[in-house]
Amino acid sequence: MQDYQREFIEFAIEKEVLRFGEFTLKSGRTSPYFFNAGLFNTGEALARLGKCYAAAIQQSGIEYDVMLGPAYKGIPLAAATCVALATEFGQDVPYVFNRKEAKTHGEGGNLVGAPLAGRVLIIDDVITAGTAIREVMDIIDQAGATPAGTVIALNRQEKGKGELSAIQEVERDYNMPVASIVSLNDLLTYLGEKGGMDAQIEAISAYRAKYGI
Ligand code: OMP
Repeated sequence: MQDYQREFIEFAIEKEVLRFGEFTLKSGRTSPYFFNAGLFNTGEALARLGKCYAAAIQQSGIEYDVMLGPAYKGIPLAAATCVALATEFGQDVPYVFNRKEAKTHGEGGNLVGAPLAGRVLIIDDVITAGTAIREVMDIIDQAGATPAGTVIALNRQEKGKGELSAIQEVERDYNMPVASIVSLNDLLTYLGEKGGMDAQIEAISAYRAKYGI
């Protein structure tokens, strides 16, 4: 694990973005942990988060022309990450986001920001079963652009529809890599190193035996 990954997990726990307990997921699965990216809700938190996404993108080596932050949660993520790419890595990356409802006046349409064209890097929070990310692919398809890759904060390493992980299915179906700041493996390594987290590790391991890959 790299320093930025360890710091990211520490920071997520400190901000209660990452919590342990019992949570019902979008997929209907009952999970012993939940990652709520919406709780990175201050300027400093967003700045740190943007730097972690920027580091993960650098690390992934994905080549792209524009970043897409899908509404709603992806919008601040794309903005914060583009700022970090500019300030930390000297890269001036264009970004675009969608509206959930098309605007009929003014500039109209349902895309805001740079043109959605060429190779698109999607930025999102979490992939569990892969439902949310598939909806985003339609936006890219309708614009006539091509998916270049996706970067998320946490890869929960769970099953998709079949025996592959949800992320492997997305990678296969859309022919693009999915990178993450951290994965469940990283989280378990961190909890093991930290100590005193045996109950959480046990609950996550049991969940993994059922839904993990
Ligand atoms: P899938 O559509 O099943 O891949 O679930 C991904 C979505 O679930 C994310 O975009 C989140 O809205 C939400 N989610 C989290 O935010 N954090 C989690 O730890 C788990 C989920 C989830 O419901 O699976």
